[in-house]
Amino acid sequence: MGVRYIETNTQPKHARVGIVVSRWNSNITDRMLEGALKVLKGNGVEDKNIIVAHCPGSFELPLAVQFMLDSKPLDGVIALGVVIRGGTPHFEYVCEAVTEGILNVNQKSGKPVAFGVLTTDDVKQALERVGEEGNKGGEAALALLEMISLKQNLNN
Ligand code: DLZ
Repeated sequence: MGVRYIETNTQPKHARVGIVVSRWNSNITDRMLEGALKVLKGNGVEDKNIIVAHCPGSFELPLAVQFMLDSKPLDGVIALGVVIRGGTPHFEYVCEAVTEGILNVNQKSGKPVAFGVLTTDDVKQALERVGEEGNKGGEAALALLEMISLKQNLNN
């Protein structure tokens, strides 16, 4: 028997997706949300299968994602936040907490949680990553869709 390759794509069937958006730097996270929604809809995810909620800051993202997974039947969640070095003396702590926290939710839940958290030196760097092209919210959405597809196809 030959090697069996599992195909993946960014258009999983009937995907149910949650998005949690941090309110800190909301002028930037709002654009990431727009980018994520555009990619989800462009890849066939129906409005009725998308749920969006906000949380106070990036530090809260992991628990907010866990709340969402515990309360709604979702295939995965996109976590969106922006931590700016100039904006916090706790930059490293917040970055480390959210990175490890999201990783833990991935592993504990067995559901994909896409890491759409920008960690930049300043607002300019963050704004450069949330335009029409190369929108990091959209990229996180693509990663999530591919992970949902991988799980679906492994089960087939
Ligand atoms: C407190 C804080 C600071 C100073 N900076 C940021 C930031 O740049 N990005 C962000 O998402 N959140 C920041 N926060 C808020 C923390 O994430 C958290 O909401 C608070 O410490 C309350 O737990």
